[in-house]
Amino acid sequence: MKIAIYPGSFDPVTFGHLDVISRSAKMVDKLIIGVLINNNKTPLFSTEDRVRMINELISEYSNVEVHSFSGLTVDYAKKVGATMIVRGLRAVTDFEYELQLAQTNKVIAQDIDTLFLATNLKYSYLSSSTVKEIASFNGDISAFVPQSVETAMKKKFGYE
Ligand code: COD
Repeated sequence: MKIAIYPGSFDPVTFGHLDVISRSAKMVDKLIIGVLINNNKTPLFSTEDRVRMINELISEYSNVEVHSFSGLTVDYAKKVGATMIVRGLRAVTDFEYELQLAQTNKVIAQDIDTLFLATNLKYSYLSSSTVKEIASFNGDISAFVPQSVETAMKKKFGYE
């Protein structure tokens, strides 16, 4: 059984992430989305909220699950029996960071590979940080995130 994890912050999940989920889910038997519990960062949404928001958006996929994790991504991958880490690549700016991450992970866990998916052109400019900035000024984010996420962001920033 081919199991992959798609780890990230997902603060919040965007159409860019969802595109990577839908494409990679077709390549494996099981895809586990791993929401990092990062104690060093202060996310906009709690880990529980991020997991719940993603969970509501993946019901159409029978082979996709979402969970939170802490610690090293490769340790989480081993724990769930995954041999692949899925990551998305947008621009050259992603490449340097992603390559370093993938190579470091390969050194510490030789049996786990990273699979890069080039971003869908439609979402190549899209990032969670940009969406947060626009939402903080009550800008229109409907082209970037699903309705449920948009509503949660409006509430978070006190616009609803
Ligand atoms: N189109 C395509 N892909 C996209 C888009 C888009 N529009 N937006 C985001 N993505 C991709 C990103 O490139 C990334 O691959 C993935 O989606 C998740 O993105 P984020 O921003 O939600 O998550 P990150 O990049 O903050 O996640 C970082 C990790 C949590 C994976 C990393 O910090 C990690 O592994 N931490 C655990 C500790 C560890 O193991 N460190 C590594 C050893 S040094």
